[in-house]
Amino acid sequence: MFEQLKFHQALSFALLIAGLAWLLAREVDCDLPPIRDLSIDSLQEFLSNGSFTSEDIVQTYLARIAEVNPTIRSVIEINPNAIQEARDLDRERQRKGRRSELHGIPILVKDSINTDGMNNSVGSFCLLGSRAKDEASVITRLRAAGAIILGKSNMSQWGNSRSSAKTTSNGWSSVGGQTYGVYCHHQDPCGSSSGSAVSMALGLAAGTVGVETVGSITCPAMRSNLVSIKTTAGLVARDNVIVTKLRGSVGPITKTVKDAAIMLKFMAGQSPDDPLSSRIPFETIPDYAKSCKLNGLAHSRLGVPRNNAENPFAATMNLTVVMESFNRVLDIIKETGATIIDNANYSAYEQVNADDAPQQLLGPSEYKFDMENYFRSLEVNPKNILTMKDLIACTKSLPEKEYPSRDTAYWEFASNAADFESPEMVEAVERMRYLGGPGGIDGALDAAGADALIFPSVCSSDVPGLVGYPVICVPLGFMPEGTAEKRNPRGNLVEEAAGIPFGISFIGRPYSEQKLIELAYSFEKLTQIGLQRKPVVLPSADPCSLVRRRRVLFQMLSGISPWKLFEF
Ligand SMILES: *[C@@H]1O[C@H](CO)[C@@H](O)[C@H](O)[C@H]1NC(C)=O
Ligand SMILES: *[C@@H]1O[C@H](CO)[C@@H](O)[C@H](O)[C@H]1NC(C)=O
Ligand SMILES: *[C@@H]1O[C@H](CO)[C@@H](O)[C@H](O)[C@H]1NC(C)=O
Ligand SMILES: *[C@@H]1O[C@H](CO)[C@@H](O)[C@H](O)[C@H]1NC(C)=O
Ligand SMILES: CC(=O)N[C@H]1CO[C@H](CO)[C@@H](O)[C@@H]1O
Repeated sequence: MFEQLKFHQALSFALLIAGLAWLLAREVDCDLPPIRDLSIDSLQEFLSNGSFTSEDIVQTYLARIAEVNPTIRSVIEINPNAIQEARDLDRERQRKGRRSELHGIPILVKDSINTDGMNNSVGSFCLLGSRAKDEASVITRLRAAGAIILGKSNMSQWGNSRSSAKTTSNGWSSVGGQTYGVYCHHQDPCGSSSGSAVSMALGLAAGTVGVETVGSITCPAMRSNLVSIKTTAGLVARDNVIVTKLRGSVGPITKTVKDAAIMLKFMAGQSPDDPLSSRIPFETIPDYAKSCKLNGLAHSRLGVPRNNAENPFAATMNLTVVMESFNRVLDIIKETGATIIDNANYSAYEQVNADDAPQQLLGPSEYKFDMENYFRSLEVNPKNILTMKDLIACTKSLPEKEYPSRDTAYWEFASNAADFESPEMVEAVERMRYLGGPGGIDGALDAAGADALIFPSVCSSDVPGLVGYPVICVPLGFMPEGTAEKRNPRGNLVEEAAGIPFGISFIGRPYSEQKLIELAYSFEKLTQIGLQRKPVVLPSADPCSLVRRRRVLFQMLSGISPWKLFEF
């Protein structure tokens, strides 16, 4: 009897509380904008005025990842310490103020960048559980600025280097599964920084980091309606990053040019473990966000290397449509007072696509050299992968690697490549420098007296990719209604369909990122093309859900609430 009564009392009390909370939740409005729409600057404003905490936004991003990742698979691993790091940074902000524009800002990084406390697998079970001696210095710099590394993003495994074009698919890795783009169903996300770009499009972090040699940042950024900076090779040190050291680079993928510029300021810098980074010409790294000026295009001179359209890769999109959008924005750019120098062509471009092009010879040799160096540098290497041959054997032995449905064609080729330091390869490097430099970007810029070159991103990664020159991608347009659906060669992804975004590239000389940011920022503000469309899937978790819950609790505890019950 007594027990019964207690139970009824408890039940009534619980119902009363629940009713109260429900009534109050309706009263407490939350005027915070959707987190996906917030720039890094505005996140900082909300963090500073206490509208939410870094812990709140980490929780929000984790909830968003949990909603979409089972189907989209853009995230491969979560930092188990992310919430604790956010709490520590929140406390520090209260006590001492913020460290930088990135204080308490959650960022996802590609799974080819070593990050303490997480795996660096490039999406492969052959490297899962391995550990480098140090984390990448770019990650250490981001953390020192107060950024929270939320997790690792999925990628085309091994930077899309393993298989032949027919058996591979952009964004697939054996550890992370198939990443899908989100501007149509089953969209090809492009690669290999697929997960970084798609995560950014979905609002799963405030900024993301990718890695590129030829197109691996620019292409996925473009196909997710985003901005990216493929930096000058070595401006962001590449130590403990799995990438080619001759011409590979690390850079941000973000919603806006300003966000990318803010991230770059803290990512750029030297490391003794990346010799190329010692060539950075600045005493102190520029504050790239200061280049975000509205009149950047006026008085600028922009060259258009029209013959870059002869790039075979351009066939992945309907170039007629892309060029129409491009020609339209040329007129808009001219109206700002900018000078367009048309046909600022690459003088040696036909050699870039020739059968005996130097990068075809050098690529496999360079790949083998960089990979085997990386394997040897690992402190923990559970599958004991030391050579390309070990890697091929490991891949063939694990069913998750889907061999032979996905082959190892490129690796077989690379494992037999000539020595990277042989005279033949030294000569190939010289030819590449010519094709990218005097016969390419430098030559075109000199002849036109231009500040930068502009061209649709779908064509324009090849020449900068020869020499590690910088490229900024900004949204340019979307495939129109009625576009016929086209699949990738493997047949599992939609490569072309209505709504799929494409971009424009701003290309310059080494270390010209400040100028490129100025131009790209003005272009973005002038055209605002990125705002025209949203992904076809979006997660729903937002800081409001957390903030509402907290305000309800606060009001109840502070005793205002009982009166509200009788007021309506
Ligand atoms: C906090 O800052 C944001 C962004 O500037 C602003 O919209 C919001 O009203 C501010 N909230 C408070 C409580 O001051
Ligand atoms: C790293 O991979 C191992 C499997 O090798 C797994 O047990 C571990 O949880 C992973 N680390 C994180 C942070 O997910
Ligand atoms: C530049 O390339 C375009 C496209 O290939 C071609 O039509 C044009 O004649 C070229 N112009 C010059 C000056 O070489
Ligand atoms: C490309 O788009 C144009 C204009 O919409 C269209 O006329 C043409 O048929 C398309 N080409 C292909 C190969 O789909
Ligand atoms: C963090 C996360 O969601 N990881 C998932 C990545 O994808 C693989 C394969 O689908 C899952 O097993 C992981 O849980």
